[in-house]
Amino acid sequence: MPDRPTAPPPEALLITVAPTGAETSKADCPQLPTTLEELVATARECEAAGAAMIHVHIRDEEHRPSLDGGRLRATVDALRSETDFVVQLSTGGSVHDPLDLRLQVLDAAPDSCSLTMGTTNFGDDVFSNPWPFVRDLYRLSQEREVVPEFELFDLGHVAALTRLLKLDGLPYGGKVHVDLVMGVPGGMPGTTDALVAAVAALPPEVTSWGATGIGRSTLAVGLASLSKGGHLRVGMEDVLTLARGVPVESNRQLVERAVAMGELAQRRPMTTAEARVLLGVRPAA
Ligand code: KMH
Ligand code: ZN
Repeated sequence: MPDRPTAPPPEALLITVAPTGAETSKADCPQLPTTLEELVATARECEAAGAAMIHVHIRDEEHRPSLDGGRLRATVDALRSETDFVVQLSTGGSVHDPLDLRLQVLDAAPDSCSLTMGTTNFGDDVFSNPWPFVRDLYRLSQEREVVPEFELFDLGHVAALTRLLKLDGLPYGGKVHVDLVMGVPGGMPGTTDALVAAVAALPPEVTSWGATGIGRSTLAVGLASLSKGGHLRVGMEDVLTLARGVPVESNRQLVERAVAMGELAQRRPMTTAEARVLLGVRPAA
């Protein structure tokens, strides 16, 4: 009989890569992976560098954000055959995507999906997540056996997660993984103080958490997360410069930097198999 997989040890660091996002244009950033070939090539490099989960937004032929079902399924299939990543599809889409299409993302049967716990001002736009939508998406994720990653942009989202778990119970797989998305203009700031407050307020059902700092907050948030024992999400969805005036050339650079930060904190990259156990996703087929 195969060994039952065991929980990863505390020193194992989950690095999630978010390589593309939906809010940066290819014209502004030609190195952004927007085609399936570019996405798969990036994914392979980032897995080799130490990432274990990929948070995916896809684009259409004109490199515009897309939630096309066929493209999503082809993307999940390609990432499954070319990598061992835990494949997480974004249900956030772009700030312009309608709620019904965002629910249909689960038809592509990813391992995991993002699930944002409330509406947020997002720069000059609004990232809309009304409460009934949050509950519909959550219940659908339970039915489809897709593990949600709860994305919390604000302290109010922490309270909303507590409420959701009380009302609708635990996710598929029984684990509750959270990503604090910090430094969005309109959300909580990307500071150590805000991270400490959010972590202190997490409900007891949370079994693991990580953080990502948008833009210039990326290093402050990453270091704060490591010092509190959290995990990391990095990638060109969240940051496009390595330092003032130094553009990111590839997602691999950001994963390598996360691995180096983890080494300083005596954390080693979590394997994809360990990540599946941590998150409670189905074992790789
Ligand atoms: N594009 C942002 C408005 C998610 O992927 O779930 C939302 C976002 C969150 O990126
Ligand atoms: Zn996203």
